[in-house]
Order: sequence, then structure tokens, then C-alpha cells
Amino acid sequence: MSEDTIFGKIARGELPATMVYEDEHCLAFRDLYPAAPMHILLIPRKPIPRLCDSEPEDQALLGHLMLTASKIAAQEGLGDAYRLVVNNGEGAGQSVFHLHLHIIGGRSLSWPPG
Ligand code: IU
Repeated sequence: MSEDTIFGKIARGELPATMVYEDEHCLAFRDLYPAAPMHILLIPRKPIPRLCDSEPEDQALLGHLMLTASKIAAQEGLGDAYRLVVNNGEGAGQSVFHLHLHIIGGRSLSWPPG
């Protein structure tokens, strides 16, 4: 299902993106419509549509995504001031149904988010 999303196409190299990180399990690229000076999307190569569709067998992959997000934030010079966001489902603002972590920073971030 989510192999047909825009992110699935980026993961398969069928659409271009400004890559900032790649390994065998995941890739990260710059958001086309950034919500902050730094806005990166980190996606697994495995096409999991939403976080709630992940399975116990995805535990290591999900952990890898978190650790990789932290590595990318350091690589991009965000220091310790950044936010990771996963929008799960349409009602929470998810618009692309291939699991992704937003890595957002480069400005002051307020709470709660909208
Ligand atoms: P969301 O959590 O599913 O709403 O996030 C989708 C993100 O994908 C959002 O920040 C968009 O700006 C971004 N995006 C993109 O970078 N390139 C695209 O072609 C499309 C969406 I469509």
C-alpha cells in the first residue's frame, strides 16, 4: 500500500530528494515544504504506512530510527534543541502514509504544538 506513496518512490530511487542520510534500513531527506529552518524527514525503507501499523518484529527498526534521528540532528548541527514528530493517522495530520519521523529545529519551538 504505502509503496505507492511519494516516500516509497523516493526510497526506491524513483523520485529525487535532497538526501541527508542513508543506510540499509532507512533514509532521510529535506522536507519540500519546511516548517522550520531545519526540517528533515526520516523514513524506513520498509513501507509501514502508520506507526500503529508497526509490528513487534519492527522493534529493532523503530529503535534504529530513533537513534538515527539523534545522529542526523547532531550531523546537521542542531545540538540538543530539536523535535521529533510522528503524525499517526489523518486526524493527527498525517498526509503521507509511509511512516516518517519529522526532525525539526533551527528555531525556537513552542509547546503544545497545533
Ligand atoms: P505528514 O506527517 O504526513 O503530514 O508529513 C508529510 C510531510 O511530507 C510534510 O511535512 C510535507 O511537507 C512533506 N512532503 C515532502 O517533503 N515532499 C512531498 O512531495 C510531499 C510532502 I506530497
